[in-house]
Amino acid sequence: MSELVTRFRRLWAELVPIGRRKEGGYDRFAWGEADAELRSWFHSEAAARGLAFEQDRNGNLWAWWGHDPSDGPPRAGSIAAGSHLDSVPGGGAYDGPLGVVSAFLALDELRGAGHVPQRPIAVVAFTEEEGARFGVACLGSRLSVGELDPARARALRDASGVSLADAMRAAGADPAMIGEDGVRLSRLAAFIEVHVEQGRFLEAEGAPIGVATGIWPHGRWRLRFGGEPDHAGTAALGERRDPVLPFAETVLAARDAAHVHGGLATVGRAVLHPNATNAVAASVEAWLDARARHEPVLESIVADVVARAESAAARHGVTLAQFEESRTAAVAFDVALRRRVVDAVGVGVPEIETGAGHDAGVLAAKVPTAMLFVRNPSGVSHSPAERADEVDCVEGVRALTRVLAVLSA
Ligand code: HGY
Ligand code: MN
Ligand code: MN
Repeated sequence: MSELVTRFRRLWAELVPIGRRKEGGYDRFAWGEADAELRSWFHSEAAARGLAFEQDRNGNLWAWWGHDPSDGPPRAGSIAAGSHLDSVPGGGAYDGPLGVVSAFLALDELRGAGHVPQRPIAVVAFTEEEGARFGVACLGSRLSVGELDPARARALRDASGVSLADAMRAAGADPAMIGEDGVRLSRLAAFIEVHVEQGRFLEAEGAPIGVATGIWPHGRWRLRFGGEPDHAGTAALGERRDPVLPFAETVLAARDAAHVHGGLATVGRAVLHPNATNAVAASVEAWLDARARHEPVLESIVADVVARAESAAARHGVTLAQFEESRTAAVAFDVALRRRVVDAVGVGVPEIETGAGHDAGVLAAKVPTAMLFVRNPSGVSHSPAERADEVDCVEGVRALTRVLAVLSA
């Protein structure tokens, strides 16, 4: 068995138990318990390779080859490769961690081949990419590019009311520091993210690796339906102000709007208050995730859903408040970098778009970025069933190695 496969298996085996539910699936949320284990895993992998470890102002992790963070920011022309380590609730093992493991192993491959990089290279893990705890996707990279107001970020609260600021403090990080990291990003010539494909295009193509062309515009909106709590056994139907009814209509409206306009819309998360079997609910908080290849289609989907929600709420005497939690404009990855990546990976490699958001998409606002997708046989993601074959994961490492060799020459 190749040395690379052995190393892949070791790193993977170390990650498998961290944040894993006994029935399978992962709960790895920013600044929580599993996150602390993941941070120390990252730190020890960096130390084992003699890479200089750094946790930046936003909690993103960096492991540098050829740069000492105690000297200040990296020099211009530095390269970074990585992804994220957090998951959606009950998420899969590959979404995120595959990109971080691949980056560590690509550096091993470069060193093993005697490569001497002419510019610093870093392995990076961005924090809270899924937004599963604090609600904003790509929190770490959005803060670094300056897209998210630090004060708003500090005040974000998780389901139990813990603020990002308090969660960071409890984990030994200083929330006062969060914010734009312009100098660091200005020194990056490229960021490359390896990621399990979240779809079946590569499976259909019979290809182990793909290169990303772009990311669909997408966003997430919070809808709050406010009604009147009452007794399920005595409140007359005609006198109820039941927030669950317009909520239910809105869920179906999302599916209709996506179908009619040709995009995607999902309501996969809702919280009923007080969530009691024998009470008419007081309120419902629900989250809409909408995505479409083109901005106007996304706008139409969201507008339709909100209009249906508002009319349903009015019909039921229920209030509706809506809030855009995060929004990502269409991303077209840097064309020149994509060309270099395709040449390094191997001409003929499939080039594919995606509806999934990524840190590489957020960073693209400030840094040339590119993504390599690794085949996912079922295409399923954000699920315990998410997987990639080891042989394809290793192919992803080899492809990343070739890309980093070219970029750091
Ligand atoms: O939601 C997404 O597209 C990504 O997995 N954060
Ligand atoms: Mn994800
Ligand atoms: Mn991801």
